Amino acid sequence: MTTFFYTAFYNCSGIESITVDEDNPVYDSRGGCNAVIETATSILIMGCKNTVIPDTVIKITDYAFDGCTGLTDIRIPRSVRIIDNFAFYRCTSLTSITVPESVTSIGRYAFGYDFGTDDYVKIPDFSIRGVRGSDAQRYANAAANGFTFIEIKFGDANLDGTIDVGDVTAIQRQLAEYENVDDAFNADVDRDDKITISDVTMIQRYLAEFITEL
Ligand SMILES: [Ca+2]
Ligand SMILES: [Ca+2]
Repeated sequence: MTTFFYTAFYNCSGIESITVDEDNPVYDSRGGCNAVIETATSILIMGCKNTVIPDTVIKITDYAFDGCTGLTDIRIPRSVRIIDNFAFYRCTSLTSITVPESVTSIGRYAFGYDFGTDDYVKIPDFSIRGVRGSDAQRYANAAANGFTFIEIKFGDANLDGTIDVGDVTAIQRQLAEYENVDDAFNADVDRDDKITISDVTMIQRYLAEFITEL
């Protein structure tokens, strides 16, 4: 099959898994990601509620997750630069999204919106986490009355707003398998998508003023 008739699945609310035939020359579902990816461009064109976005994807295209009402959580990897118009439109169970610093362009109604009686309506209490000054912050502020914007603070693993020895302890406790940190994104200080002793070391160096920012 050389053409993928994704219009047939325009509303993905009931889809739990997506597999593209290995012989398909145009699209793939690399690594069991449960999504359709255009192989040549690494653009994600269709996802479902069980999609794990591979860290090779550079763009999430228009309407890719439109109507995925079962989607409750999605991790945007740092390979992604563009989240296009309506990418996560009508994902009514998704109430927050963390936008990594790699994302420089977010399209219209890309996330946080449902369709009301005759217009787009915001999903209640939707919040966006992102870097200060990023397009994520612009997008949050551009919405009518704004979306709640939570600034990513690398090092603040326990989400108390400050970076101190409590965050070192929180990560050490996770490494010792006592309990997980409150915020894995903030805890990954060296941005390698893993929480390791290296993240602890960076916070300690910051607290000792060997480095000035995380
Ligand atoms: Ca903290
Ligand atoms: Ca790390």
